[in-house]
Amino acid sequence: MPRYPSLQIQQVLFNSSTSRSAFRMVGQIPGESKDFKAGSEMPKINENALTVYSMRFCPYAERARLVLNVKHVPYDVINIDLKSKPEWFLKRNPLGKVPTIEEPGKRPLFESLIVAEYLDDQYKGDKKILPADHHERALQKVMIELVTQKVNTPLMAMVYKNESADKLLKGLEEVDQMLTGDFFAGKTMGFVDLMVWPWFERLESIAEGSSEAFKFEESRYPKIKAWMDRMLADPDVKATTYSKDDFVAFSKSVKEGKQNGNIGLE
Ligand SMILES: N[C@@H](CCC(=O)N[C@@H](CS)C(=O)NCC(=O)O)C(=O)O
Repeated sequence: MPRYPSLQIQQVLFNSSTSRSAFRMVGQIPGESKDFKAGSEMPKINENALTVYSMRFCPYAERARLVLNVKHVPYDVINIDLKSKPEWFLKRNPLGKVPTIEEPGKRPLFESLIVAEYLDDQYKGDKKILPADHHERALQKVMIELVTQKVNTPLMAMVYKNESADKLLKGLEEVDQMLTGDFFAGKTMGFVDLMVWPWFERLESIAEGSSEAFKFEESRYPKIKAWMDRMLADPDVKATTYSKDDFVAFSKSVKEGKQNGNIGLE
């Protein structure tokens, strides 16, 4: 009989009227439970809820959690040890990556952008994240690709290929110019903002200890700085973030080949 490890799986109950106060009462980040490893028993999943397979520090999984949080859609989180993946997780996603989502009676879905778009289309929630207009939708996806290539790609090259910070610094300047309004695609927070936010949130902590010292000089990127402040002022966005110390400790664990998704929980 599958056991229900109530401390390992956490249902995050949101609804339009109580979400923020409920969140504050609990005082926890959704998904704050330890990773499941290979050989573990599959937790009994809630037959009536959406389940997100995640890893606390994964920027891609954060995209799915951000969409659900800002829409105030209830979901459960099962965190996965990505260095020792449970067999039952690999059955759901043969690529073995998070985010993977599962709804009662439906085949699991994965790949963060596909998942984020699906969640917005499928769950009405409190807000619509993507525009209805086809061209505007496509344009927003183009913007995500641009920001990813300008910021995430050089950042990863610094960390894993010992490249200098030059491309990242130039990329950040270009992205600063892209920000012509309060948010990437208008006056309110939307798809582009949520999909690229995880990179900016981790910018300094990921770069720490990389080939070249990197400091996010706020005066050099005034629009990005103002946008980041706006993002963090949103309680649903803030709910998915961690302290710089936790991000740094996680990055360090990855670089040392001992990736630890349980930092702060042990
Ligand atoms: N393209 C994927 C990337 C997801 C991804 O790489 N997630 C990482 C964790 S941050 C992962 O699951 N890694 C496990 C693996 O690659 O084996 C997406 O957008 O969802």
